[in-house]
Amino acid sequence: MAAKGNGLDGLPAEKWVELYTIMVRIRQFEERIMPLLKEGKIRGTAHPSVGQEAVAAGVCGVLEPRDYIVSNHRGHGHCIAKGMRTPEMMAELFGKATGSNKGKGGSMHIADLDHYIIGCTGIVGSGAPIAGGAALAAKTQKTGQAVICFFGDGAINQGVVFESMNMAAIWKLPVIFVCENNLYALSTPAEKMTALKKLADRAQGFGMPGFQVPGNELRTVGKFTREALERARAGHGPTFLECKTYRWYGHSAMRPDTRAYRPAEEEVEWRKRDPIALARKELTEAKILTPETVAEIDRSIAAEIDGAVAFAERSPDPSLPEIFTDVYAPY
Ligand SMILES: Cc1ncc(C[n+]2csc(CCOP(=O)(O)OP(=O)(O)O)c2C)c(N)n1
Ligand SMILES: [Mg+2]
Repeated sequence: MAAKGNGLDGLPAEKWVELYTIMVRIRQFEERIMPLLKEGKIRGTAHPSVGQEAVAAGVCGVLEPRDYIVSNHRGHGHCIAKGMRTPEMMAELFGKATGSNKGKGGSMHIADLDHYIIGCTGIVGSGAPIAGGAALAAKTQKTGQAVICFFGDGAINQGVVFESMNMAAIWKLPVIFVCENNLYALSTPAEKMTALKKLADRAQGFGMPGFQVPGNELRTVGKFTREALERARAGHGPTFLECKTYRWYGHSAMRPDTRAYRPAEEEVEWRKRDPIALARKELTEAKILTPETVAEIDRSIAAEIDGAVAFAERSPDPSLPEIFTDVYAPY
């Protein structure tokens, strides 16, 4: 789509249209999978990141294609923002042979090396050492790549995250630790698990810069990420970004209810800070988006997701002899 306007923050108008479109793609993908999970067409569970799209788009959207990401259980948005195609992702959630991981990863364990997505993992905090390892490889081989490590506020007190942050700091590894603080780890409020008011202050103890970022603001997330990338590529080591955000829905498809642990008023307040609406307003004011382009983006993404669901539905199940293929490392 042809973009208008002069751009913003040193990025061209086309780039902002791309980032906005990524957010819409994430929103529509996840809104579509919720009923499919309920109907049992997608089996197992999935963790929607609706409400958190500005973190995924703001971080991944300013990376080079060869930069790596490591994600967690709430990773659809990160994968979409890093460039994965929705049909293969949808087929993966359906457990089909055409899925990005041949149906064996499912929602929580998507990986796509073509897009430098080393993997999503369901074990809270376990992505941190993997990100550190990739960053060590990038530094040793002088490739210029950076690595993003996404995790939630629930991972912040995991020992393995501490160890990984420490090693990244002492070895000045090109990694950015992106903590999506959506205020809850399942039903546990972050403030009950960490005495620090700002999780970003944790970074100081490791000797790395840490910033609290308004995670629903696409432009601000992009700005902090670009600065962190500059430090990483210049050999100045890791950065910790605490992106304050909020998930709109329950923890997962299996745990949709939030009433027991989240006040309804809090949910209403955060919905007023919808990251897509915020970006739409700013980009419209900057004459980058118009009501027509916004409607066209909505329409084209809806058609794309329709196509993704149809692709997943008509795809074959994996064949039985394939059951152990790609599951274990070669022995
Ligand atoms: C090591 C470990 N402990 C517990 C769990 C169960 N569990 C899955 S997600 C989750 C909450 C994670 O919260 P957070 O890191 O804040 O991410 P969010 O779900 O909010 O995106 C928990 C406790 C797990 N998967 N791994
Ligand atoms: Mg959380």
